Amino acid sequence: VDGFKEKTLAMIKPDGVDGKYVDDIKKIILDSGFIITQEIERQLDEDTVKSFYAEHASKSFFSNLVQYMTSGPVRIMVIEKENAIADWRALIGPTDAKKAKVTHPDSVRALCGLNSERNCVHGSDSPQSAAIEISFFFQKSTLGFVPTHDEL
Ligand code: DGI
Repeated sequence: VDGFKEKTLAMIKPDGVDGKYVDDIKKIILDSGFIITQEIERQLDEDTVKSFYAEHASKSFFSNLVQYMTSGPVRIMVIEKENAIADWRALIGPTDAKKAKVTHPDSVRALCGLNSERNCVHGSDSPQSAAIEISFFFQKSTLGFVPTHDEL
């Protein structure tokens, strides 16, 4: 229904940016009916990644995750369409890119990911996390969401 489109956070992680997958992934996003309403490329620092992935702080893989996510720039986008959150999650496929290549060969993670850590893309997993994650990187202004590091 018009006027009730949903937004979600899509991120191309360092291996995706480094592997030159940005254009391919953006084409998949647009061909799947999303519009990209915001887009920034950022080098994340340790504190930012620790805060973004705070729910995983106690996991054994956390320090590897922080190292990987700070290893190069990421491309962060707000993408929008009806049912954007679930549809982007379906499009990216399972967390473990090695499994994705077998079970979801057409998924983004099958295309550009390597394993359960280097899985090349992120997508918010619920309306709550989409709202939190979008406002983590973008602040709302009268013009819509703008990057938080822009001083307006
Ligand atoms: O929402 P997802 O990214 O699909 O998965 P998640 O929220 O369970 O995990 C967040 C990120 O943490 C994931 O994209 C990569 C990393 N991760 C998750 N499980 C593992 C992992 N990294 C390693 N090394 N091993 C894991 O089992």
